[in-house]
Amino acid sequence: MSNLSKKRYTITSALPYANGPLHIGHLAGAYIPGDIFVRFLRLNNKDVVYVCGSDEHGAAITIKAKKEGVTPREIIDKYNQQIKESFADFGISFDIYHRTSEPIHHELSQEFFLNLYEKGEFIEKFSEQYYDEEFHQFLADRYITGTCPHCQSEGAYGDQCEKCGTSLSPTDLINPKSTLSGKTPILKETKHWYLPLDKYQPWLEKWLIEGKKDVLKSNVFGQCQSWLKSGLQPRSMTRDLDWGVDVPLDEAAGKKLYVWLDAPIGYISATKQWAIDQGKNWEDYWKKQANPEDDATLIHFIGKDNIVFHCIIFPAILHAHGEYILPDNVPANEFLNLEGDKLSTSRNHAVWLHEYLDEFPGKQDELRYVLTSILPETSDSEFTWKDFQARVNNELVAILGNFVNRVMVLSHKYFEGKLLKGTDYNETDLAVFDELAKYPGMIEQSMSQYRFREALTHFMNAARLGNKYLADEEPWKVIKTDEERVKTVLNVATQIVANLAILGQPFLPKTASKLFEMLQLAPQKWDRAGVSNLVEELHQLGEAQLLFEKITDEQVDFQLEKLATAKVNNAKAAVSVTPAKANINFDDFMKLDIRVGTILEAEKVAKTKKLLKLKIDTGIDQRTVVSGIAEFFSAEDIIGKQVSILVNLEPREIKGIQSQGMILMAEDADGRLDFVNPQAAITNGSVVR
Ligand code: B3M
Ligand code: ZN
Repeated sequence: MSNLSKKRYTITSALPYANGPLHIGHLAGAYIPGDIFVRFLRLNNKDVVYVCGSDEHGAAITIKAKKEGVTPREIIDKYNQQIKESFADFGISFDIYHRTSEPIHHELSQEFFLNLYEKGEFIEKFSEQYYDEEFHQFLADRYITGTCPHCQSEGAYGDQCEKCGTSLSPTDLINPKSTLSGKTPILKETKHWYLPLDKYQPWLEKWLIEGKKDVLKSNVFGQCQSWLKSGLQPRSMTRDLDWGVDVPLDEAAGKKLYVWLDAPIGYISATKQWAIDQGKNWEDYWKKQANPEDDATLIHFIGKDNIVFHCIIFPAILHAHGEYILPDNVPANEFLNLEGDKLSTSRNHAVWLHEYLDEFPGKQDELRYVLTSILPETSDSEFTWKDFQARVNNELVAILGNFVNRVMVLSHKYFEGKLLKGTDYNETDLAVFDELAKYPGMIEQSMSQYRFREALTHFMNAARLGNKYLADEEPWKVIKTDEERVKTVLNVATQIVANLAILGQPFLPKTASKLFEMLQLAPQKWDRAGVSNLVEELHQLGEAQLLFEKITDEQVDFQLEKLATAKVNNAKAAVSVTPAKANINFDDFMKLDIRVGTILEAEKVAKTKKLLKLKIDTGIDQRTVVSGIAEFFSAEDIIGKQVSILVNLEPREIKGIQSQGMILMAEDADGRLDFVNPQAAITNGSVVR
């Protein structure tokens, strides 16, 4: 098995952005496949490090912070904690879950940058970049959206179109808009350091296209080929942002490293931290060794939207550095859909891992099983709750659970849980053992090609073999006539259970440990699988434990209801924006005389709930205005505040008070009010238009 013949492995799963919780799409993309593979390697006594951690830089974080009105630090601390806990509870077996905000990571990223800088690898370029005048910020990556020049879909980002996966530069976008102000940005000059990907193109073609044609999965290879075909462009490795790793150059004060430069280096810094903690040498897992035979095998598990970064940009960086190994493979998965629709964080159309773990306590393996059965390995696939229920009930419960339970219960009922030999194995028994012996090899073959769905099918077929054997042999009938034969049948069946315990470890780790416990056996490594005497004569079995329970219709309905509610809430949010009014001409608009004024005095209007009587300095005069804002603002809090006031509105009498004008207020769908006022003090009487 070519890729399983090495002895040392460095395995990574994509570093999730610490800007939101995990959902089943993440699990199916990068984490379940990575975890299955790693568990398999460990069972085969490989020297493995499995690293992951939070990606805590980039616009993904700062945009979320802005949205929630908190600092980026608060965002990463909150979501790093949540993500880390969900992974641990779910049982993804990382050796370390690190963070890119750690100093060790900043240092290593800067070292990488300087290494390339000192070798003269970067092109330094002044260029015109999009700039949001209102927010005084350059607009890179996710700060800018527009129409994709390749597939014409709307909402492509400045670094990538998520529809067609193409990697983009902001200036490629058609009709670009700032995600901060929503406005069309201007172009402004700035200096950046570019990685000349075009220069590495010939090398990439050799290494990737020639060298990995038969290694990469076809969905991955196809994407790489099409990027190289359209010709690589230099890509800026620095950004004008205020959150991230500082560019370690004096002349770049205030600039940060591009998040896609630092994030993959996060795999290395995580390994470094793990090595420090464990007393290992991190270089064994990342650097080229004196004898290339000793190089670690590097494998990145990711989702398809990250292919370009792991197959082209990061390898180019590692290559330019020179001391590092390159990925052997990048078995990226396609996307998982949910109930006929794309998973969406913003629309809350998702199954959130932390919610699943709350709502289905102890049922980690059920979700692992179903997601593994439907992994989007070669094309997008779909999760539905009905299918989840069917797979758990008809496969886990009815086949695996049922078989194991019968073996345990009958062994205890007839022989007090003792394994007895009985008569010699007959032809049927030997045929079953022959068949069983084939599964470890078949599973290994599938694993070596990253076909985890297929590997799981083999495993379940081994359980089916056991189930069928028991159904055919009918020990519950034979017991009446031939107790010796029943001893043999239960012996064979128990050997199958023990094999399932070994074979199940990569896929269903909780279940496998339960099986070992029931069998009263220590967990066994992979080389023991396929053997027909795992459990010895006279061995005492433990108690039967419940492996799986049926998923009820109520549970399914509850989940479907939850998704439907999210949909309704979304629709509501969408319609609650008041429709636009008919156009007016400019002259009509110019008739409005809106000024900035300052609130001098404020008092509640007696016997009303909503009204405040305000005295306002409009710059033109001081006047009285009655305003319906008392539910949201108390009189003493708003004295001294600047507001926008429509001064040429016909005076009106409200509760016996002459109101001379109207304060401009913003009102949201829930009727919440806020002032429309200048950001910084401005002279009273200034015109608003
Ligand atoms: N955080 C993107 C993502 O979550 C990014 C992966 C980094 S892997 C080095 O899709
Ligand atoms: Zn596109």
